[in-house]
Amino acid sequence: MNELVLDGCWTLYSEEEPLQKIQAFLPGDNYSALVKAGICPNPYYGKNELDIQKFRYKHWNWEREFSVSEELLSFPYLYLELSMVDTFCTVFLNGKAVCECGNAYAAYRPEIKRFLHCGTNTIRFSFRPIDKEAELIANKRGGNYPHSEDCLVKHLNQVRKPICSGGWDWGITLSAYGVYSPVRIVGRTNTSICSVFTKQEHSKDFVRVTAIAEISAELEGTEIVEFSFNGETRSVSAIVHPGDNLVQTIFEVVNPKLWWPNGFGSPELYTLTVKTSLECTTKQIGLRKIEVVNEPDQYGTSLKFRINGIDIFAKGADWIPCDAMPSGQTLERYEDLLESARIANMNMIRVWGGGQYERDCFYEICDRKGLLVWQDMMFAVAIYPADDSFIQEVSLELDYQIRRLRSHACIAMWCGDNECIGCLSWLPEEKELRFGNYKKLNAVLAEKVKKLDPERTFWPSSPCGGPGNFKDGWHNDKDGDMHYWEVWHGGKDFSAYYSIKPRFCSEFGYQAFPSLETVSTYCPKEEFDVLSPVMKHHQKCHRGNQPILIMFEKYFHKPEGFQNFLYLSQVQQALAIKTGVEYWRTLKPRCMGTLFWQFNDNWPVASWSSVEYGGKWKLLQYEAKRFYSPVLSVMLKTPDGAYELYAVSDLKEECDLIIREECRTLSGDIVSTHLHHAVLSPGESRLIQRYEAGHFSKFAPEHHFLELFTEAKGKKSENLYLHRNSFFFAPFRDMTLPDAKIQVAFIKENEISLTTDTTAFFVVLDIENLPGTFSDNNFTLLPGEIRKIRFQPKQDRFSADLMHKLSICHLRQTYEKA
Ligand code: BMA
Repeated sequence: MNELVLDGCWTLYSEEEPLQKIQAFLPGDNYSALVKAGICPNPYYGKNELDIQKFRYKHWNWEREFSVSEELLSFPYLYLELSMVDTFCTVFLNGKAVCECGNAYAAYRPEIKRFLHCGTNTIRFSFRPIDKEAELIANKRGGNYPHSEDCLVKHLNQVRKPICSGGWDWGITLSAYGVYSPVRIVGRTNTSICSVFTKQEHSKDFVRVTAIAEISAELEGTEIVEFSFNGETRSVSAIVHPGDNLVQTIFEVVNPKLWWPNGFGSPELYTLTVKTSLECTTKQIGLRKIEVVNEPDQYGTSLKFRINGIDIFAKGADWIPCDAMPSGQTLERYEDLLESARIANMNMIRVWGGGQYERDCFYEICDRKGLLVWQDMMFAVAIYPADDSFIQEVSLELDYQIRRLRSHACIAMWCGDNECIGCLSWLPEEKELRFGNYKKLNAVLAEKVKKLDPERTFWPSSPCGGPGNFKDGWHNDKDGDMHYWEVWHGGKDFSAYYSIKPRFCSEFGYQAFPSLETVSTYCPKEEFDVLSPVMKHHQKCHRGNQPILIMFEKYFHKPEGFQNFLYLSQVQQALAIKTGVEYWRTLKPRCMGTLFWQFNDNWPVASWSSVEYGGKWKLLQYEAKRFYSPVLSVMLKTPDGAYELYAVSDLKEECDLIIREECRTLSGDIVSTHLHHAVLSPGESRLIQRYEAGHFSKFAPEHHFLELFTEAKGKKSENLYLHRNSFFFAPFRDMTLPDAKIQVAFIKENEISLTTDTTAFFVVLDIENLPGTFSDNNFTLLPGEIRKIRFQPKQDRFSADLMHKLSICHLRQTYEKA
């Protein structure tokens, strides 16, 4: 065996305190270990965040013994392979320093043979407190480099550690220490495979795949490299020189099974295996051509993703690290979250620049599920240095990260940062200088992509107009991508989403509270009040919980009781984002993507997320499944008071479309029905019907609504796509909603049916403490219909004896009877 993996039980201790030595696992972080040992309270509960900060200021040591065999020692070279080391630490082997780490995004690989002996050895990671290290570096550097005030660890932008670990406007301040990927000692004779990737040339029914292995060598020599792909095996005899060597061979794939994003076909993968005398590396390769189209047109400059020649409307959300305690970033969590994205019809996830380059399993899962990844580089909401020492660190990390990730079909493009262009205006008197520095660092990032991953586009920043355009694109709806925050941060009505026509909206969000089930994990019962200290503590946005409540007054009746507040906040959030996405989808092909802020949480908190910490879907995630469905119909009210019915298709094929538009009284009586027929071209958005202002005025707006039933049939595939939507003429606070009584019946395992005596709006099902997802939720239930709903539990089954745990809520139940 040429490998020794040091995962498992280590000893963790701090020098400053008479803390006992505790058992702690690696890969893992110190907080998770301290909680497990009962030394640190659960940081996510109550206001414990305040009490746990003391651990941040300490030195932490992870230590263990391990045994080295003669066999391992017989290798001429032994490397200690490290990545995700968080962050400043010295690694000791048998008491001797062998490696200095100081970049959580870089990999380290010291040669350590001379420090080891046969039998028992010791290894120790000695971490230094982050605040001090960041301060030392900042003092040495001098100058003023402000960062987001939400980050409470000063100067965190001057070091390479996830900036959100210092706190964010959705994030706990939890600056952990640890190593989050396997610690390995690897023996080599001469060479090692450091990365495997492909270049692809696509033509009709044919792909020429150049398989490339990057081999690093200590000495001059020859190495037989064996490539296997698509049923063929080739051996290449390569002469290697000290340093990195590229060894390659070409495979020709006739009638390739292409990789498609979710909703456009199956994400086919081919296995590529590369073997040397000592090693074997396997990659799953997706064959797809990806183009980022950023061209001037009649509206400005486009941003769209063209996959295998088809323009894809990007549908998705922004991703943050899935747990503030990195030990919680488990394979199961990634699988579960990304499956939630897939079933909600998403096809793109943006890895946001204030977190981390994600773990390998994240990209492997995205490859498998057909989720495109917009990959930010890790810079967010700050002015960053651009001096030699900083650029050296960044180069170190990108050399590693781009090599690690470039083989993945899912990665759609590299993006330089999140919102850093806008931050340049923080120091108006130094704007020139700052801008110069910005461009200098940005050019380094671009250069790295060009050198290491030339087939991919480098997008300078999110938002921006495109390569070479460094104007702040925050609210620019003409060029490239934009972030639109006028509704949440600006406090405008949801109709403000109609005031822009984005080319690609990569951030816009509205907050909601988590469900009672999740709130109960951090808030004691006596603080069940949205303005209680604990609930306020679990709200990190400087605007507090007020915007949620103020918006209630615009649209809804004031809810009664805590649980109804939580419920209504989620109804409201879903409505906000639905308003934006549905309108922007109708603007296709002018607009070609919406990624809402944000997909997930890294601890339980009131936030913009659609999936709660723990994986439970907020109502927004259910709404997303509908507003991102392949075929959508929507009624829009235009600023001149007219009504426009649109149908939008994301299908690759033509489809026959029927929309049944029913105008109903609130209690469900049909007062008019219209049938609309159309044949939609692939990917088309079409105005199906325009009704002039006044068309519906015979129906009093407070007493009526529209229900749209859409059925689309693929012309070739005969696939059937169903969609349902409700449209309201007046805000709910002006409507007299009927007091519906919903009946529920158990049909069979994991399936129930609902009926109602009169219309129920925003019907929400929940099963306490049984994780899983409903096939639909937050919907309009009409009298006379039998609505079948499936529940997919994550484990176990939902059987008749659990019916008592099922709760049903709808809008009319949330406020006082008149
Ligand atoms: C954005 C993001 C984050 C932030 C969010 C909500 O623009 O990039 O920095 O969490 O706004 O304020």
